[in-house]
Amino acid sequence: TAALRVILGDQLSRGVASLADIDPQSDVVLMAEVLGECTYVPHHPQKIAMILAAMRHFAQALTARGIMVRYIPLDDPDNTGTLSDEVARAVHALHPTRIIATEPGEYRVREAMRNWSTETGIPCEIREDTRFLATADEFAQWAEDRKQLRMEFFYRVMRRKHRILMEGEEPVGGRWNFDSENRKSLPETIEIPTPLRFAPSAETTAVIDLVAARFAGHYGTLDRFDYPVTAQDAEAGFADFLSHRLPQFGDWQDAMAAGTPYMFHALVSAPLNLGLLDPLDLCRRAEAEYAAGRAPLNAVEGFIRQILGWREFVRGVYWLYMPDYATKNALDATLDLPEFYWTGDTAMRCMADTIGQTLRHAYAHHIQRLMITGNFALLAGIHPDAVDRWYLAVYADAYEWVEMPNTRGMALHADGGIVGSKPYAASGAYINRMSNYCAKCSYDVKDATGARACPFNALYWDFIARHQDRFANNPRMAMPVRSWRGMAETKRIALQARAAHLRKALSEGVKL
Ligand code: FAD
Ligand code: DLZ
Ligand code: SF4
Repeated sequence: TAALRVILGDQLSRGVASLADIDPQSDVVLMAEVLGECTYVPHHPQKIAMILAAMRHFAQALTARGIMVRYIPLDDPDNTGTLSDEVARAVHALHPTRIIATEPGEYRVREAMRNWSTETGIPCEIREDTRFLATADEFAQWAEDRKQLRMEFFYRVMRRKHRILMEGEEPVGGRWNFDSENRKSLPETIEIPTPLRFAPSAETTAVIDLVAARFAGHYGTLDRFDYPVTAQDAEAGFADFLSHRLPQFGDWQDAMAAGTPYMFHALVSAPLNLGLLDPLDLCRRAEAEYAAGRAPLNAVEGFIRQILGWREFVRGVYWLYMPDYATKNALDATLDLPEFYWTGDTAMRCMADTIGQTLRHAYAHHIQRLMITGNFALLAGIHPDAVDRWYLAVYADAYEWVEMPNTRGMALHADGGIVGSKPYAASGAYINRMSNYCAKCSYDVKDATGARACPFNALYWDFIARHQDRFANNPRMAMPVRSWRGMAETKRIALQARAAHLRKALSEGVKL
């Protein structure tokens, strides 16, 4: 063997850097299903099944192209259980002259990869991951002389660089951002299309059985697995979004409804992060829907901003600030993660619905992740390590490069304001405005201090009270701080008493 070309579970792209210039006569691709990657957090069984099934289909496609693949299944008796040991074992067996790999998506794996050369005694070339629209260096340069990093400005650089929704040097429609038109709350009756989902192939069913047997202790159900695990299915899923949901994506982007996990969202994050879809292609095709008059600008711009803007921005932040980022806890949050995050067993209807669908589908849309489970963790003061671990485990699309800046940064403000200039803290009123959760909740969203008062209310004011000095000078937080300070003392005492009661219940594991 000349070169051993390593492909990780989320590098399943035909054009991945480690496959460029492959010589099918002499090179071998290594892919390994390893216990270590399945258990470094207790991943949702559907996430594990999706990754392993996608790996197997990808390996088959390579073999069909005449490429030699050393594929190590999870239940191979000689499987060592870690990526590094599988690389060493392959080097020992095949005697390649060098290793070629692509930068991984997690710092932890990158550190391990950097040792592969010394561990095996042959050179290991680690190539840049070209599947992103900005390189880490490009982001670092952009960030260099800025006091504050703001997604919006990076997004404009990306729009210009890739010439997406541009008329010469100007944004199409005369504005860069139509977010203000994407905050409608949901009317009583609206038809939400059923998204195209995918029945497991025989190959995938075998993986599901394997995962059911090996990871029974992980939270989350496996009985309705419906993720795309090939580029072809992922493509069909995206085409379904373009024709049936994209036109309304903008209007209802921030809306939530009980029992309606997908709304008008694209459901592309899981296959996209695996490498089955290409981000620039998704942006161009959404743009073409606008050009053809099939989707309005607020929808198309909104969708493109998520991928060309947010996705690249959070990746840039991750690599710029790691490894420090993983220890940030700017608001000194200390509480353990309540057990109901793993079971959904809570009377808070918004939380039970979001967590319940997460266990059923390994999916929740952005506003649920940010304003329900994220917001609760922020207000209650749950330790960012525990919250990170939960998000990394339960979502099918979660890898640290994208999960951590969203969780620790955007949702918890634990990075002190790198990702977002203000915390996304909100009381029950916001949830009531953006969803239909509250009407049938056993808590009263209009009450803040009584025994049945919505927990978000007192926890919100207590959060403002605890952090008022930090936020008083933040122009976007000054208003709630002023409201708190101007409140009658009896009311403030009652709110803090209710919050203390809730926090005590949380720390003692009492059901809320
Ligand atoms: P859509 O709403 O249809 O958006 C289209 C695409 O835009 C997504 O597929 C995704 O690729 C991209 N996108 C949208 N928002 C973001 C964002 N904030 N950061 C990065 N990409 C974005 N996304 C992940 O891919 N993996 C994660 O582990 C993850 N963890 C998150 C944790 C928290 C606390 C929050 C608030 C958000 C997180 N997100 C994560 C971002 C976002 O919630 C998901 O990308 C989205 O819900 C995926 O569903 P969709 O494909 O239907 O998205
Ligand atoms: C997440 C994951 C899982 C569950 N299993 C594997 C695996 O068996 N083999 C593998 O190569 N990759 C797996 N992955 C994805 C890796 O964890 C991922 O490549 C790193 O976290 C870097 O993003
Ligand atoms: Fe959630 Fe409070 Fe509304 Fe209940 S009342 S659904 S806990 S916001």
